Amino acid sequence: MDNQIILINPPSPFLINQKCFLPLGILYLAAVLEKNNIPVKVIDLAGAEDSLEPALDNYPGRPLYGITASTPQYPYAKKIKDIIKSRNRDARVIIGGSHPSSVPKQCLKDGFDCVVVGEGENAVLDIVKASREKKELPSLIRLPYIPVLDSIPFPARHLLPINSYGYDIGQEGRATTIITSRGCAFSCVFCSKDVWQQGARFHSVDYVIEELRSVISDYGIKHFLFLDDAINLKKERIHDLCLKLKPLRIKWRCYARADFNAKETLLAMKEAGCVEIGVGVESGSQKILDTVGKGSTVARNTSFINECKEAGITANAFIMIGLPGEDYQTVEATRRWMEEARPDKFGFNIFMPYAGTPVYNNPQNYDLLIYDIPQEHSWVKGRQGEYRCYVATSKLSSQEILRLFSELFEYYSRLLNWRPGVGELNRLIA
Ligand code: B12
Ligand code: SF4
Repeated sequence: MDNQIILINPPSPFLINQKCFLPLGILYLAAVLEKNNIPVKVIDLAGAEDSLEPALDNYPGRPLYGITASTPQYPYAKKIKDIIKSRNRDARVIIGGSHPSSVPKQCLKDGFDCVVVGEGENAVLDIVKASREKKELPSLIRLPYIPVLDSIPFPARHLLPINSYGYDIGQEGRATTIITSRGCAFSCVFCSKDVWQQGARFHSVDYVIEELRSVISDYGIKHFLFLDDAINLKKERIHDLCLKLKPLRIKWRCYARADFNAKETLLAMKEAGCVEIGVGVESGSQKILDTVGKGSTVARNTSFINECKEAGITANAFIMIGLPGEDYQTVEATRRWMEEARPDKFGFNIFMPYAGTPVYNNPQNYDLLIYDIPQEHSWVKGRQGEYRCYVATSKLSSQEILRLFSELFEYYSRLLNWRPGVGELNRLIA
């Protein structure tokens, strides 16, 4: 039977490796469609930026297409939509994901037939049903959030060749991704929250264990990246999860908040197979942490790194230069923090504001100037040497931010004796 709908992940040429992770968002949509006996095909166009036309050759003439897009993927999403429409004027092209959720009206202006804001599972079902009944599609859909996350089936991983994806978490064998919650209870002013809004919803621990078991038994994969914004938001839950993870004997990496139930939890995580934690340190300056609403302290960030070391978990500190209010003193504070705390790894980037965030909407309230950002360059972490800066503060021009970034990047690399993109080039880095 023809596929009723084709779901597409556009290329991300700015990433060092485009095929690290399965596009979980559209795989959740596919799972819900399959559960409702609706035929669906998923295409991942990772790496196909120079061959979009031929890449789409195999799939002509479907009535419905759904494209997902983050901001830097959006220019490719538009090109894909144009190709589809040039081949079949009657095809309907829907767009969802982080970028359309922030700027839905712009997507409609750009010629998409329907924009889904926020959670997509119920929306895509409604859209397919409307299309089958030959009803006009609404141009914008924003449905209430699904109250019980466990009612959603596991992502339809079988629709993509999972073995051609992979991420190295420093253990033998590839890792794949899983997400156990949606959203975050905090409100950092640079964080894009238009998909999940404020607050977090959680899968039950039993659901998570069941999903992990199914991935282990279907694909033999035993390494995972938990993609939750912060895995440790609820103390009881993370401890319960760790207890139930132990018998699975998996290795995993995750993101966590530094200011939550640290030491005891870190030890439990280590015992449950956690090898690395990515933590949003952001800056070594308390003034900056307060300005961006991080809700944490520099001292707490330092303790967290130390506690990770004690627990034997690699700490990967994410830091940005060019945040609102940045000046020479705050950059120096970050440099000193790095010297003192010495996390095992770092993700060091220039701040990139995204549409829909408080700082993007009102930069003047935050001592920030934002220049025109070409969408294809709107990434924060990509290929080394290609970084650009599109912000300035009252004390630092964008050129100066770029210069300080490069200087600090070199400094960190020497300090930690680790060069992202060189020593780790053969690893798969997002
Ligand atoms: C894991 C992750 C990554 C991973 C993996 C991405 C992947 N392919 O899975 C890596 C490290 C590669 C990554 C890279 C980047 N990321 Co990222 N990432 C995330 C994170 C933490 C989770 C993504 C996820 O799996 N979510 C779970 C799924 C279920 O949600 P979802 O994809 O949004 O899909 C749901 C809805 O959006 C909707 N939907 C999505 N697509 C569609 C399509 C249709 C047709 C419909 C109807 C509905 C629909 O339905 C889905 C199910 O409900 C999110 C934050 C978050 N919590 O979501 C940030 C996030 C998506 N990333 C962000 C950014 C900025 C980036 C980068 C630009 C960073 C960089 N390197 O410069 C790149 C862009 C990469 C890319 N290809 O788009 C921003 C996006 C902001 C924006 N305006 O686009 C986010 C929102 C973080 C934030 N809060 O600021 N990222
Ligand atoms: S803690 Fe992380 S996910 Fe939560 S609001 Fe801040 S940046 Fe976003």
